[in-house]
Amino acid sequence: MSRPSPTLSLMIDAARAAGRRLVRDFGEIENLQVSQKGPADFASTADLKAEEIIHSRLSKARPGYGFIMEERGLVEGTDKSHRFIIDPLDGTLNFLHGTPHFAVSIALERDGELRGGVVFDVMRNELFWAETDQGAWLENRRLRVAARRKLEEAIVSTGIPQLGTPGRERFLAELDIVTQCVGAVRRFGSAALDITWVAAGRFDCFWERGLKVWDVAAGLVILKEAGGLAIGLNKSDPRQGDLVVGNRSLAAKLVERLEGGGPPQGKR
Ligand code: 2AM
Ligand code: CA
Repeated sequence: MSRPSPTLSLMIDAARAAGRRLVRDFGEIENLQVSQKGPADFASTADLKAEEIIHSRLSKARPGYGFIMEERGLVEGTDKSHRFIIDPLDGTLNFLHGTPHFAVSIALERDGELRGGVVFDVMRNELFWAETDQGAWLENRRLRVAARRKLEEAIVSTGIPQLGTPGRERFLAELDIVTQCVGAVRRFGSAALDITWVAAGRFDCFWERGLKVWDVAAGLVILKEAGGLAIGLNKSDPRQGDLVVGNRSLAAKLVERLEGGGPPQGKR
């Protein structure tokens, strides 16, 4: 079994600390659902609190490192080569509605390369982590992407643009393509967990557009170390947020379908 490096151990501890706070706050959500004010403000406070816990731990232990955070944005460090990329609560809408499917996501970038990732599924208490060349792990179990090679047997996860965000028509066109060639489609609401679950072999592929670097960074390290592949759509960098992930064979096939506009002639 591989052991996390000192920096990765710090990231794991920070994710667990933020998770403890989120569990407490999640317990309050049900009461808030019926209150006048509603849970929206509460969720954004929970989000900010969790981010503060992570930022304060990591900046104390690694002074000088830079940060990109969902809530607070970019914090430049004096150390220009290291940067943490943080989403304190991925799956905010689930959290807000009392659905126990959300995660803390923390990645480490060195000289522009993603080197470490922690995704903590708070309510299932599943901690996924990976470091470059050290493999991907769920606690102490090694992760491996699924070996399936046929799109028609694949379970493919995705994200649907929310009301008020662009991309609905394109999403529907892509869903039309995908539902003609894969076994089944899922939509669970946390991109960080979607990517991590591909790494764990629970989903065969995932595709989504319009994500941000903090949604995907940690998951991408875990995916890569589990033998998976992330491909940016239209030749983009997958960190930019329009991406397909899967095992090497399925990711490439799905990109081909999405970019080629549909199944080949004569096939369903
Ligand atoms: P969040 O929960 O941190 O907001 C759901 O499809 C995924 O998309 C979640 O990971 C969610 O992250 C993210 N998401 C929701 N709204 C988004 C937006 N406007 N831009 C980018 N990502 C978004
Ligand atoms: Ca997010």
